[in-house]
Amino acid sequence: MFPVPAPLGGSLRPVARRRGFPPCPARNLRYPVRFVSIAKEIARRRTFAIISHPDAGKTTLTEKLLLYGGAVQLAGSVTARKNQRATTSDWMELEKKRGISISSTVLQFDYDGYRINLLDTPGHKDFSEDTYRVLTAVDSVVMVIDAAKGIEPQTRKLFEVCRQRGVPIFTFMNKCDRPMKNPLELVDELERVLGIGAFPVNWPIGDGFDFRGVFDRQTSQMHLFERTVGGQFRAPVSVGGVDDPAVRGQLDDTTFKKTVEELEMLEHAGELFDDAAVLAGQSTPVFFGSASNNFGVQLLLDGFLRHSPAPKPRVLAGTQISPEYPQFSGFIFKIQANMDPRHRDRIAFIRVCSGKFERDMTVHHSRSEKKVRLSSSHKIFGNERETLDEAFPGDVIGLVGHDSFGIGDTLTTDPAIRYKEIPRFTPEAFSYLHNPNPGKYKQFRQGLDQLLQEGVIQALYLRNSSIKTPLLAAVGPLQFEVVQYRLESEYGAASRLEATPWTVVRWLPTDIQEDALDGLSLPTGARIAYDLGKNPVVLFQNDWSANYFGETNKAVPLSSLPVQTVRD
Ligand SMILES: Nc1nc2c(ncn2[C@@H]2O[C@H](COP(=O)(O)OP(=O)(O)OP(=O)(O)O)[C@@H](O)[C@H]2O)c(=O)[nH]1
Ligand SMILES: [Mg+2]
Repeated sequence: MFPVPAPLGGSLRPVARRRGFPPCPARNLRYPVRFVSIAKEIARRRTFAIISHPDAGKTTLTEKLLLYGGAVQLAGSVTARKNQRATTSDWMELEKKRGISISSTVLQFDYDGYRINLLDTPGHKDFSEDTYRVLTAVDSVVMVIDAAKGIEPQTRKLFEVCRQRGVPIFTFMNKCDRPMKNPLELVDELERVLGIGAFPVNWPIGDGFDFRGVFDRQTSQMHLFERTVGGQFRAPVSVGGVDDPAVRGQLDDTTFKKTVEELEMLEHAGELFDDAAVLAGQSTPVFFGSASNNFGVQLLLDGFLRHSPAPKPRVLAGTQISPEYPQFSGFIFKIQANMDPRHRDRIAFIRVCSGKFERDMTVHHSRSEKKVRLSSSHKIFGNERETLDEAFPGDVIGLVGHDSFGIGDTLTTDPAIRYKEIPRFTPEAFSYLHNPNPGKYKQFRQGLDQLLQEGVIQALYLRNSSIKTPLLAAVGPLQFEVVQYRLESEYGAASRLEATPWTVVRWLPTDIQEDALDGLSLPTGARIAYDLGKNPVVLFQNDWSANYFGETNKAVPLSSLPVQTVRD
């Protein structure tokens, strides 16, 4: 906990370099030499995701964190004109075209002694499977809120997942350069709607066109920013206390008075920053700013790094696997093919959970129960990659050249470890996917198999059916569009969708026998099918039909959540 210090006053001084937060904790550790390296490496890891409802500014903020973290020289802009550089994070063709994030992006970089693994996630609910998988791989999140809109539905859902997992949450109130809700109301909304304590670390000075900067409550300093063209460069900033005449001179009376009044109200509330509550996910530090204008980004980055957790132990069937455990272990949470047109291959993204990863090491692969040698390991930065020789807990690394790897697999030097982190979703949209060019069957099939392995979409196979057309099952219809687009652009295979009558899928008991399936009485229009793990499911036209089945087949309980087994 730290109290808010009294205003410092003093003269206006331009900030040439970052203000002095304490050095990365890794530098201060005292351990016997052999242990130092791994403990030190773990302590300096920060692995986090940026989450929110669509369009709140996650990708824009990601770009600005890269700019302020020194990882890029020039920030791209999602709304960039054609002659400007595109974003590092939204690198996929379709993302650039649509201006939305479709797939999560991994960005690893070093800053101020920290090794940062940042994951930008897509906000659209149709891609939430990807976002939820990312949440299993991170130690904390930055939740971005559009300050004009407050808490939106998808943010709320993602927040709930973080809360269930006990993930610490940092909040960035973005777009303060537009007319925004009253900041006190925004903070109150966090407490009222999400039920989480909120501690404003800084406070907006003005809003909309008059948004001038933020007041840092920890140092009692005003940070007044200037806008730069397109927000490509760091925003020049001047810093001074509330009483500093030079700062005062830059603000009109109304803005100044309003800010001082609001700050007084906050002080009266008397809350202190509580690190333990933040780490327990019970309180969120709140930062205000504007990602597109670079206002408040440096304060967020430094404040986040200072208070966010290093990798923690993972709990596995009641046992804790601590990051310091000497055996290497990690799990695959994402697979992506064709990231770089020069290397038409697939990357499996693994989150290291314990021990040290070394290139060329031999590990146990949980799915195949075989030993595999990991010779092609990479550090990932958007769609760029670089060979990597070693990695530590917290790191996300890319492994190339292992077709047998699937999402959820554990890789470890201790075969007793088997992570079960990856959630599966229940599809709600179903469509046939036709191949209109018989001559391109090979490309169509290869592309589809690849995308299924990536988990871009799910597939079902109808029972007793002579139709060989794949039946796709999606959490949301935008996933169909992504499949079609990627089949065409990455595999040169056109495709055509055909609607189906089903909207509901339910899983049958995994131990049900084939002849028992013949004996089931199905409502009109319902069909039995198998998922990719060969588990039987029933497709229904609507909820009413699914409920009717439940009443007429009481001995056959249905599950609305996908079963995780793979049948022979
Ligand atoms: N005015 C204003 N616009 C912003 C700010 N930050 C982002 N934007 C704009 O908001 C829009 C959405 O930004 P993105 O960064 O793509 O949002 P996102 O959250 O990544 O969106 P998805 O990944 O598709 O969910 C873009 O047009 C940005 O330029 C800001 O601080 N102020
Ligand atoms: Mg985005």
